[in-house]
Amino acid sequence: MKARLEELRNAALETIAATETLQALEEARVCFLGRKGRVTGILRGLANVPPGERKALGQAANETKQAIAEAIDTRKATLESAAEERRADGEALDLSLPGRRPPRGHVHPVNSVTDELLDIFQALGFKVATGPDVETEYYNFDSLNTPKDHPARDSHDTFFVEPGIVLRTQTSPVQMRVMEATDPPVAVVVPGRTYRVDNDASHSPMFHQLEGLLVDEKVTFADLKGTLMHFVHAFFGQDAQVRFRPHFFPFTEPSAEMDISCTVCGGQGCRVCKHSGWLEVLGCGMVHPNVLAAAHYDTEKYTGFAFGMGIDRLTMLKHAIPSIGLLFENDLRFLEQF
Ligand code: 2U9
Repeated sequence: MKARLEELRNAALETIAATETLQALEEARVCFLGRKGRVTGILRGLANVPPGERKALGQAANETKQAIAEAIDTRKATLESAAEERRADGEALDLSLPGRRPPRGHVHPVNSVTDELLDIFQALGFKVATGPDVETEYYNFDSLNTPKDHPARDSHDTFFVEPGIVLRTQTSPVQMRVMEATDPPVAVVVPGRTYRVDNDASHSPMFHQLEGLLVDEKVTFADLKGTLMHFVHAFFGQDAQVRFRPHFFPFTEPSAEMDISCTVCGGQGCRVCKHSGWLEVLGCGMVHPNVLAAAHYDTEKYTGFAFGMGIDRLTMLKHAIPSIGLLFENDLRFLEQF
């Protein structure tokens, strides 16, 4: 019996030392010390041992059990600390690894062109003003000398929110609000979203405009021309040629459209300028006296000029973008190029 105990102890210690996982160790524990385990079996068998030998054998069996239990505890601590070390190794920070760059955003081309335009006019002393996209018909049309029966007021051209309330079709209502709130002189540029019922390769129902307004004593069409020619040379380069064509707007009189020599062919004629050599870039004119009067400005004392341009169109010209839709689809493959 003693020899069996010795053999069992050696077998157990060897098995325990060979375990590589906590699970294998638990299996070894069950095998030797579990309810149906081998040591337990021997302890149970003590009942059949003659009483004279029972005490000594019982003591030896308990010692064996104790030794095996201690070996299990020791091995458990070893395996646990090895597992902890492996986990810590996995988490270790390798300072020699190159960092992961966070993806960088891009300034939308419409926003970078807007910034460029604002810089040019701010350098001339114009202030920047903004206002609401949802406007009253009064500010969007009436105050701007647009007759009640003007086609632009039609629901085929203008988005009506409710009777009397529209999505602004131009940023001009902002200049109107600025004039109401400020005595002349005023010089403002107004960037912003505008809305018209229109949708094709060169028109989007939401688009961006930059408008300008300058009112003071003795402002003439020459001031308008000088300002706009400075703008064209700053934005398109010194070589750009400029021409003005007479036009009509309800809010300016006289009015004109301004063309520049084609930025693609330099005026030779190409597909972009439809073989005319010229590109239309903006509309402008002297502020109509009725508009100044609507802001309670003294029309005998003050005159002013105004202009308006489509920022999306300028962006398309600058970057040779073929369709306005590309500006608003938010396709990252397109936007990441800027
Ligand atoms: C006030 C008085 C006058 C703003 C003006 C234009 C000419 C013009 C268009 C260009 C292309 C709009 O984006 S577009 O379709 N704009 O041609 N805008 S004069 O005149 C004003 C504005 C406010 C108080």
